[in-house]
Order: sequence, then C-alpha cells, then structure tokens
Amino acid sequence: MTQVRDFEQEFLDKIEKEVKIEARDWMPDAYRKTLIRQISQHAHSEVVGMLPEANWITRAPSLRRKVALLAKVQDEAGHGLYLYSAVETLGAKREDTIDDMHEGRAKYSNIFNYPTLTWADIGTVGWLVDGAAIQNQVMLTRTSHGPYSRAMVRICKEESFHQRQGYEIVMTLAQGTPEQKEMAQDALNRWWWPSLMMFGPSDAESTHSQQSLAWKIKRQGNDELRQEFIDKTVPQAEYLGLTIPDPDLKWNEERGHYDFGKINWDEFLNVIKGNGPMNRSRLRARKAAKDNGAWVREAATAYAEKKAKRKAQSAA
Ligand code: FAQ
Repeated sequence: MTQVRDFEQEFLDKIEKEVKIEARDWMPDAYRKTLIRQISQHAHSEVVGMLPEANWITRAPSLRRKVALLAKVQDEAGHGLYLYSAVETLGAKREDTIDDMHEGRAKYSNIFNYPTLTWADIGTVGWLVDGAAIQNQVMLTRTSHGPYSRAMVRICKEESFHQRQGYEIVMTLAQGTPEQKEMAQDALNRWWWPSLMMFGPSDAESTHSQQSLAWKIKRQGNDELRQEFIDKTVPQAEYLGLTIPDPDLKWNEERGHYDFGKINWDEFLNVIKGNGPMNRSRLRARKAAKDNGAWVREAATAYAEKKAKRKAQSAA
C-alpha cells in the first residue's frame, strides 16, 4: 500500500526542528507569499537606502571618508542583489518585484524617505539606521528560510562595519568644534524617532508578526527589538555627550530597560503611504535608474545569448 505524504506536516516538523526550508522544499503558499513580500521589500530598502548616502559621496570631507562611504554604498547594492536572488528562489521575478515598488504596490523602509541635510546625517545614518538594521537582522540569520538566512549572515557582517563607520563620524564631530557638535546633535534630533519606527508597528498592531513568528521567519517581535535597540543606543549617545530627543526617556530599574516616549505612528503611516519628505524623489530616482540602465541590460542579454549560441554551435 502506498503511503500519502503529508507535506504540511513535514514542513511544520522542519520548522519545529530548526531545519531550514530550501528552495525546492514544499512550503505553504502563505509562507512563500510573506517571504516574497518581506525579502523583496528588504531588497528595495537596501537599494533605495543607497540614495540618501550617495548624496554625500562627492561632498565627503576627506579622501578617507569618501572611500569608506563609497564602499558602504556599494555594499548596500550588494545586499540588494543577494536579497533579490533569495526572492527569485521563491519563484518571483526580480523585475516584477521592482515594478511593484515603482508602482507603489510594495513598500521599502520608512527611514529612507528623510533627507540627509548635513555630513553629520551620514554619520548618524550609519550609527542609528545601520544600528537598527543590525538589531533587526541578526535574528534573520536564524530565519527558517535557507536562502534568506544565508544572505543575512553576510549582510550583518557588513552592516556591523557600517555602524562603526557611522559612529566614528559622529564621535569625531561630537569631539570637534561647538558647531560640529551642534551639527551632530541636530542630526540625532532628526533621525532618532524615524529610526525607532524602522522596527515596524507595535506587536499589537503588526499584521504579520504572529504568523511570521510561528513560522520562525521572524524570531523576535517588533517591540522587543525596538527596546533592545534603545537599551544599546542610549549609552552610546551618553558616551558621545549627545542628548536623545525624548524627555520621557528614563532607566527603569524594575524592568531593566529604558522607558521611552510615545512614537508618532501617524507620521510613520503617512511616510509609508508615500507622503514622507523624500518619497517622490526616491521613486523618481529609482525609475530613472531603471530607464537609463535599459540599454545595459539589453546589451548584456544580447551578449549572453550570442555566447550561448556560439557554445551550442561549437558543441554540435
Ligand atoms: N518601513 O506586520 P508588520 C537597512 C509595514 S535595511 C516601511 O510588523 P513585518 C540597510 C510592513 O511591511 C532596512 N514599512 O510587518 C541600510 C507591513 O506592510 P505590508 C529594512 C514598514 O513584515 C542601512 C505593515 O507595515 N530592513 O536599513 C516598516 O512582519 C543604511 C505591518 O507591519 C528590513 O526590511 C518600515 N520600517 O515586520 C541600507 C528587514 N515596518 O508589507 C542603506 C527585514 C513595517 O503588509 C543604508 N524586514 N512596515 O504592506 C523585517 O524584519 C520586517 O519586514 C519588519 C516589519 C520588521 C520591517
């Protein structure tokens, strides 16, 4: 008698035993769908995230700073590429996911819809934005989906370097002239709250967390990660002699955590709906990059086809 395989049970057993789900394994449609959503949005964030930083490459204050920033921006492009490849293992077309972003059907991180006004913003983005990204992404190295988890191992190593690069820029400014210190404080004032929003809505408001935690796509909730980030970052700001722009921020001995003020979720929702200060400019830049790069993609495809044809002819 032939036995009928229970694919869903096999999948759940793997999740339970921490066995990674690989590209050719059976997986529920909803698991595939939420992974395509999360990973492609993560990839878009990496690529859009290049824009506010690239804005300062030509104006970096020294050759050393320019080289480091250039390398960081290139790293973000690489992260986008690993992540788009991970999405493709799930059967989605990279071009379709990119079109989804361009047409407003897919999101990217709220944080990249704010402008980088001064050089201190570049340090602060490295310190806070990469810091928050690492806080969120270390758990993703243990995500249940194999290709995503492996991509995240490498990405986290690079993000750690970015965070230190940013912190070092802010430290230099904080120890510099009063004007430089003021510039660092101003950047912290503008980036603090949007960085806290990067972790997503509170667990009670989060659409996907419960199921994603059950499937071990996410390994920690949005609120827990946000709290860990705050607990780590406050002493870093104190060391720099900078003030976190939150009058309600206070160490809570009983909880063993910092209490913090109310996040403006209306601002978050408005930004992710497309109404942040830089949303339109970011999408314009990404669409222009796609249009201006069309000839390169066409030439590369024509070359690859020609090469394959020649190979087939010489094999015949
Ligand atoms: N921005 O139910 P949840 C970086 C949306 S990479 C915009 O909690 P989920 C590197 C969410 O998509 C930064 N939208 O969702 C870098 C959902 O809407 P949907 C990106 C957000 O997925 C540094 C709705 O709200 N990192 O910084 C945001 O379970 C420097 C309900 O939310 C990743 O993408 C947000 N912040 O949890 C580059 C990490 N938060 O999709 C350059 C991977 C939530 O139903 C320079 N992603 N939403 O339309 C994740 O870990 C998760 O997707 C979360 C959200 C935690 C972001």
